[in-house]
Amino acid sequence: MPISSRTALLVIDVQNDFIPGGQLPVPKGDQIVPLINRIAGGFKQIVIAQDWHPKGHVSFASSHPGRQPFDVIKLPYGEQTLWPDHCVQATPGAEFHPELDLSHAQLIIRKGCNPDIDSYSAFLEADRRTTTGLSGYLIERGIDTVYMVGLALDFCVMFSALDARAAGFNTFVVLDACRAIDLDGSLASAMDRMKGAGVGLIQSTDLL
Ligand code: VGL
Ligand code: ZN
Repeated sequence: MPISSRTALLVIDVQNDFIPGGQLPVPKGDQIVPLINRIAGGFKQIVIAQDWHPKGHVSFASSHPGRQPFDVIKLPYGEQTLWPDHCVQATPGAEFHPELDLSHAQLIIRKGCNPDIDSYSAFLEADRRTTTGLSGYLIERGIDTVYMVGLALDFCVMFSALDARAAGFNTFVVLDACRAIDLDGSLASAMDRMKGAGVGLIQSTDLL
């Protein structure tokens, strides 16, 4: 399928901490890297999202004495799942997987940088108000359609896809180029929410 110049690929959080062996491993997260490289070969416009937390981030269980990873707590902006410390700024765990080959990507958008607010989405932080500027960037570059790949399907990919759709982009998630954490049914619920929002759920064979 020829990919129009109005189309961008968004590669979400393919970072060492989300790969088996990292601090918050997504099962089989490493398996999607060669496929992402192949898909990216067909795109001219590529944006890479990078989870990029300061030390002591509010989403880390270690910041809340007595709490454990995967507990859910209430914060001023709503419920927050607590995670192991991960993707701390300028640490090896925050680096992209070494075999990810996106040398022609133009923009790396870092998120989760605010110590008090998490950001699964590459568009809007968890307070649902603070924007990363990504939709403005895409609009200014004439993009109307985004394809998404990466980690984790049921957290950062889903929230990015829902926000892309809400911002008016035609949005597709390439399912076999994603992997999920699947915490308490989060994968099934993510699939329902994306379908309900009009996000296209496709396979890489639809693109390659
Ligand atoms: C993610 C949990 C915490 C993700 C990021 O990339 O899906 N999940 N931070
Ligand atoms: Zn994170």
